[in-house]
Amino acid sequence: MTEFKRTLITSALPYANGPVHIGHLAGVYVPADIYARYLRMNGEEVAFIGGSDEHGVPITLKAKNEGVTPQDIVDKYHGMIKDSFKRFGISFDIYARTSDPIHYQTASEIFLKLYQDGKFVEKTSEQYYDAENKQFLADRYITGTCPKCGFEKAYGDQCESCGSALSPNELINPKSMISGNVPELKETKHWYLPLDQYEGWLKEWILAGHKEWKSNVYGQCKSWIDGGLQPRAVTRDLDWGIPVPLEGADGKVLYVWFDAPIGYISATKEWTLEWEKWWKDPETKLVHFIGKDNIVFHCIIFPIILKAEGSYILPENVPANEFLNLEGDKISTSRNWAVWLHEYLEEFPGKEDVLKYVLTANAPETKDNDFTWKDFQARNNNELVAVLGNFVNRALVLTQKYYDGKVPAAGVLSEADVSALVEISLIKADVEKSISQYRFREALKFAMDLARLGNKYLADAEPWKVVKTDPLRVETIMNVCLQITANLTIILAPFLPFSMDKLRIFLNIDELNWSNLGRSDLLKVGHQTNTPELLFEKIEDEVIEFQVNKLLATKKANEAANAQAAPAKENCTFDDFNKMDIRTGTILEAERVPKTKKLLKLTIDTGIDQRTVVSGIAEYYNPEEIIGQQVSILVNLEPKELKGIQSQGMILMAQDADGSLKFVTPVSPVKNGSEIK
Ligand code: B3M
Ligand code: ZN
Repeated sequence: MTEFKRTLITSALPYANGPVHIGHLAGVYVPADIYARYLRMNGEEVAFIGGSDEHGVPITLKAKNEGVTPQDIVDKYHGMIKDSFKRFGISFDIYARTSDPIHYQTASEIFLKLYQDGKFVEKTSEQYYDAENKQFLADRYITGTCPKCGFEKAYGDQCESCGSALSPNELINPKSMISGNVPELKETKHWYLPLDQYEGWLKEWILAGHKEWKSNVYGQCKSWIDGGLQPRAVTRDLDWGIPVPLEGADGKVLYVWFDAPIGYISATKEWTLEWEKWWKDPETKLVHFIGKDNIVFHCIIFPIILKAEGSYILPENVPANEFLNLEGDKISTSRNWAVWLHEYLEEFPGKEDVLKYVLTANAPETKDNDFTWKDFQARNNNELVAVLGNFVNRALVLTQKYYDGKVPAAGVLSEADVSALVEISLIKADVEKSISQYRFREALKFAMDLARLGNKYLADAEPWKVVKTDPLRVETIMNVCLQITANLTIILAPFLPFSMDKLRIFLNIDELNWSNLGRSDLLKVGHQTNTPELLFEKIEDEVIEFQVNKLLATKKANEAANAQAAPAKENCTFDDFNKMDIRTGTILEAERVPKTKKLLKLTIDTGIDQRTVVSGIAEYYNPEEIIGQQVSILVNLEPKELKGIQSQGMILMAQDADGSLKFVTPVSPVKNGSEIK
């Protein structure tokens, strides 16, 4: 095993085509941040790299949809994403962007080096072309019917209905999304990375050499490699991206997945002149934090690029996570099914650690997991408030009460005292082991065990009772509680950095290195502590209901947007239609029909007469708000008795996709009794 001198941590570069959500945080940035903070507390040399991925078709598509330039899109979202990460305390050493000049230069240089060393294969092939707009069409710019399931709006790379991976020439009735025309096939030249030539090497390096990788990561790599690898184009016909730095390659750019991982290198260059020690010294341990959809790019394609270049180190580990779902459904930016970080920050100010805690405690490390607001509330109230917050608060408040905040001396230790203190070192070893194996969820559970231990120790020791009989004993108990509290500021700092900063202020101590963990003399006798505030607060049901309702509203809106209009009814004759006498009228009076939920009793001026109509609109309109409302009314409908009221006619209503009813009214007032024909 190599002994490493330093650790280079990269976290996937999110596409700057939308804000970031809890899935991003849970899958990549929270675990990467815990890891970085932990290593720094251990005094290790760490670089933690992040940045925005500003190229690729998703960004050009978003720009097209919004009628702005791709540059507008990336400027907006890069700013937003960077700000969200900062406010959540993700401790990047640099958060860069792939539009930085240094990145253009770095990516171009690496491409050229591979080109000059003959590492690419040049190939001409036929690809779809939009003749009207004179451009080749990226896979995402072509839609058509899915050959597998018949869905009519499948994309050239994927059918979102059945999930099949597709290639554009499999689509039935392909159409350009830019012009709507049928695209033609046209020859174009591209540069390919012959992944197949590296199969033998990948088998050695990953399948034999990295059996310790997480099983989801190793398994995906194995199935790719065993399935046989194909050459992959590293250039595209597109007008957004890094131009291919070769003569005669006009209109071609580097494929986004060629340039994006190189973004880690350029960001490091931007951060330090000593970037080469981070990327070229075998004593650097490179770890990529990513989500599972990026495994092939980080474990196979990028390593092949680095290997082909020849002077770079390779990742030592790629602890990819599975996906986080939200209330049982896949998180989706386009369906607005997400908890957006910028919204959370506004709605839960000061509760950044709470979300990070919940996302770690429920991290999708080995399988997809579900985020629910109920679980969020329960973990906050039952764990952060009831265990951690409760313990440290009692320790600090009792110290204020008994000793004016000064740390009392420990006398002779009882068995319970000794075993509590011994337990701390055991917990330390557990946490270290879990973190070194990228099991952050388990690590957090162990770390919280220390708070549980403190809580139990205090409850068992009952200083508030003992104080009456044995005040000396209470000094020892409180000393032990305070030492445990000081240890908590170390063990929980990687997970709850803001809260542990606060707790250190209450304790009046500086940041402590990880190596101090387990000591029972972190606080000297007589040390002055401060009056504490609550570390965490209970989250009430209303707050959770508000969030759940927000999601319900999204769900309704999506359903309405997807709802198909009812098919047309059978034809009727003009005479059939003419039989109906529809007029304009005005509502003069309105009241609820007692003991019904849906019915209103209306008095209508129809221009012909004043009459009573019973209408099933009470769920959508309050009686008082519709007085004076002009409506359309079928006046020659046979009268009918409803709930003992004679109803003479019917008010016409339009039924929206969500089932709600709206009046059908002339766009400007007309005389009552006007015929509608
Ligand atoms: N932007 C895909 C994603 O956001 C891509 C990651 C790049 S990492 C170099 O999931
Ligand atoms: Zn399909």
